[in-house]
Amino acid sequence: TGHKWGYGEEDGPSAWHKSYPIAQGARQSPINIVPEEAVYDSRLPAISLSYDNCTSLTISNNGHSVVVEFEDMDDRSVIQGGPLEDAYRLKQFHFHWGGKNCDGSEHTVRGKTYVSELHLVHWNAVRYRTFGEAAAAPDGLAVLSIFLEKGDEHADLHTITDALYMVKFKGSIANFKGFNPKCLLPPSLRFWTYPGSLTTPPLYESVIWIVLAEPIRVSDKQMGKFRMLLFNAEEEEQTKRMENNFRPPQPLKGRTVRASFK
Ligand code: SG7
Ligand code: ZN
Repeated sequence: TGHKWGYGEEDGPSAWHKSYPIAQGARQSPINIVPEEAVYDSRLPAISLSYDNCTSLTISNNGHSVVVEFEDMDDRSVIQGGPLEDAYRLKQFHFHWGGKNCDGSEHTVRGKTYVSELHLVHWNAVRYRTFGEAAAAPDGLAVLSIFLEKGDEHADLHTITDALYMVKFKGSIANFKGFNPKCLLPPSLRFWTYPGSLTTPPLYESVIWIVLAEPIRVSDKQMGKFRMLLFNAEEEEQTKRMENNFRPPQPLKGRTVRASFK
């Protein structure tokens, strides 16, 4: 169903259940992570990222976020280990963020929000034939989530922020070759993991979430560049700044959050 949804008063997260009843399902994302309630699992392997040969293709504005897409015809860039039974291929990454001096992350930690959250979306090409098929399967996707906190300028984020002017409007797309998201990882890959969903419609309950505990730091000025993007297309007369494109935490409903660390 191509029903219109967004982050506004009328079409925002609290209205999504009307067109997408799974919004009130048993394994929705994001969640508030309470570290004291997470269960340390000594048998969880470390996360392993093989991004050396990854090939970025494009950067685009889908009207909800800014997305960098990768070539995913083979296993050239995969995440494995942690809670994952198979290797999952990198498909795309995108960000969620707030307004000026506002919260922007989707997951929260003990109620604390971050200024932004980066999602690296991977799919299970061992069990499923296409990304679309995987996106609707209970173990189809693995999203690696990285918090962005306010601090000094991030030395590598400028490659992305410098490209944003090309994708100001919804529906715009530009070449974005040779970008390796390895440069956006924090030093430690300690993580929490739990079974959840896409955080946007269609809200499929298909995501194994891997949320890194250590944030990366970005400056106010860098976050400001994301807020120059627009939710609207060029031909629309109403200009709507792209900001606050995050869903708030959803009920845990008895799920266990596991931690890779004590
Ligand atoms: C963003 O979040 C986009 C979507 C993504 C959605 O709006 O990046 O991706 C595209 C290509 O439109 O949807 C299926 C999918 O990846 C939800 O992703 S998320 O759960 O990681 N936030
Ligand atoms: Zn996301």
